[in-house]
Amino acid sequence: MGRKVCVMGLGYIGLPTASVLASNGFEVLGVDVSQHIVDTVNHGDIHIEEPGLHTVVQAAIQSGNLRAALEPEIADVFLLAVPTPLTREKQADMTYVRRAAESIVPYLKRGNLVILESTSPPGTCRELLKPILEASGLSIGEDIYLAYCPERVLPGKILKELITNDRIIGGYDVVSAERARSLYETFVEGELFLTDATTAETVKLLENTFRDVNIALANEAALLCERLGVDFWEVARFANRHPRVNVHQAGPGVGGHCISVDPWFLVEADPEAAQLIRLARERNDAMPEHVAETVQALLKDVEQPRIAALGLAYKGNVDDIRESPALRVVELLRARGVDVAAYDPHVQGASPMQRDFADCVCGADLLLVLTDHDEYRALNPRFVAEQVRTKRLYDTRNILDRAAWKEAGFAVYVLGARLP
Ligand code: SAJ
Repeated sequence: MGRKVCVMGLGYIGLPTASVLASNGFEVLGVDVSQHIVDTVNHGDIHIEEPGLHTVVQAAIQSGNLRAALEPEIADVFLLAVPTPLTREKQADMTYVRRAAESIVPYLKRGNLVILESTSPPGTCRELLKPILEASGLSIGEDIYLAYCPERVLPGKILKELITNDRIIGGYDVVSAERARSLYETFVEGELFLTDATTAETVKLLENTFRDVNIALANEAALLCERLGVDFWEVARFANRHPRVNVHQAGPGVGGHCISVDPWFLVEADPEAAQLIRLARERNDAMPEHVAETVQALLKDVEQPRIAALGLAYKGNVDDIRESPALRVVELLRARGVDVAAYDPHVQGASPMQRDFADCVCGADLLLVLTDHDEYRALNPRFVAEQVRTKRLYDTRNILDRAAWKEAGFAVYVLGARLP
């Protein structure tokens, strides 16, 4: 296999993958539809926040092994890492995958390997990609090779997990899988497992569904505990002392581009069979509403309350607001006429509610923790107590030290624990 790789899509997966391949000696062309992203990367800069990424991209650009462009070129391997969002009807929107595949067709030549990494419905390689790629006149399995190799990296730890995670390699046929293995084994330290493409597509969906269903169970248990008058966090902590129990964290909901989306692809594949999966999705999607209602209940004695929302990103220490439950809570409250100011040190100017910290908490009647950023854990309750109007705290992530905040005069409420 030759050493030139064309990575289609320079987002959260494509850019780290392109730069890791480049730092392993491949000649990499990163392709994106956005001129801004192409320019940013060519300057050795990045358009997303991810620990360590800037350094790797900068080094890859300086070495000359990585370039970015709007159009693909002839290469040995084409790696598709474009988004697969959800339509309004909760179905996989394959527009970007289709477009990326179509755009490489004119550049395909004998011996090429095409890899899809984007999370996709079962059957995508066989039913969607095969006919598009074979429009080149080249036949898959004979002239060119096709594999589905799902990315499994955790935002916030992408560069480490790209190298250390095991990978599932689903070939259109055995030769395709072997070809893909020879690419991944150059930089992956985890184990590589070979299977067929449709199995690999399903594996990826099951992984994220497993997490979604478990989070839904935690969220349901938290609601139950609120009604029972016990503390979910204590219940979960003790339950997790059982050798085979791993209760997940309850919270304001599930966001991000993956876990809140992917289970729907299984529901779409077989709505009748995927009952629990759908229910879990609905349970998690209902959490922002529960948080908004609780906030209003906590403030019913305050006239024209002002809320300081801590967090807009979908989870701690990332800048991503896609499908963010924190953003949803803020929007729900604002739609009801509640005055909400938000502070998120990771999200730059992404929202009109965004303020700096002092501005956000000044005169607030409720401090509402929505995202588990480290910066919030480090807050000094005594300092914050001097800024707010009413010393009230609602922590939907259970990240703040309850005793310290109580000591500073705050009435402390935690999602999953007894509420007034
Ligand atoms: N969350 C909870 N409770 C928990 C864990 C997470 O409420 O116990 C929330 C988070 O706050 C966030 C959402 O769920 O809003 C998802 O966060 P996450 O950290 O679980 O996952 P993602 O979406 O950042 O990344 C997931 C990972 N998948 C799994 O862990 C099975 C990652 O490995 C995948 O590569 C990624 O999806 C993807 O791209 O598919």
